[in-house]
Amino acid sequence: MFNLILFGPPGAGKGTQAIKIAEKFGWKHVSTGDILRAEVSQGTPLGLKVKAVMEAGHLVSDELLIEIMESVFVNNTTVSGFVLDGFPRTLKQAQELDEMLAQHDESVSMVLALEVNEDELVTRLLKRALEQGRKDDTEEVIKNRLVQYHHHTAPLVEYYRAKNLYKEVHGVGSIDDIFAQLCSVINA
Ligand code: B4P
Repeated sequence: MFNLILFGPPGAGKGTQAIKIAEKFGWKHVSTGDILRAEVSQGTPLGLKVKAVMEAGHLVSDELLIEIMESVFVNNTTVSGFVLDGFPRTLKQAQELDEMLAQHDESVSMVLALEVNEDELVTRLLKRALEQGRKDDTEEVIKNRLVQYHHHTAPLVEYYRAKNLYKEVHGVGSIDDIFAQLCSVINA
């Protein structure tokens, strides 16, 4: 099974590229952001719990995310691979992911990062705010999401570099060109 983590700051294009990769390679796309937003829009107990946290651009608790991912793995035992989009986002999540995969005799196959400068990230997310009206795409919340990323998520770069799993692709340019580069790294 190929277990790919698509990595990068908010707005790097993870969601955009994860859909294309999953389709091309026949893998299961798992976006924790999409899962959480669906819970919020359906008004489930979990959704009610995380709504304010997400709208403020904070990270949802590790415990909830680990519970969500455990059920994803339990319910998808026959897939040939996963594209994890937005998970893990903390060291604790990364360590728990290693344990969850090990329980199924699996491991992370590759961490593929999209490198995008901060001005471009903010521009993209503000544009998405106009198009989709996501509550966490306001200027103030975007800034907070970037702070959260640098504080909690960026340390994972070293975690995965030390395991020799970390690869980078330049994430500015056309969606198709970036996709082609991602595919060539996966295929190499
Ligand atoms: P996510 O949904 O994962 O949001 P994100 O980081 O902004 O990534 P997204 O996928 O939306 O952006 P993308 O780069 O695709 O998380 C939202 C929230 O959920 C978090 O803040 C947190 O509260 C919570 N959460 C989720 N996972 C969690 C976890 N593991 N632990 C704790 N909390 C968690 O796209 C951005 C925009 O750029 C799009 O509009 C796209 O069209 C555009 N774009 C893409 N590629 C482009 C390109 N090449 N050129 C120009 N524009 C491009």
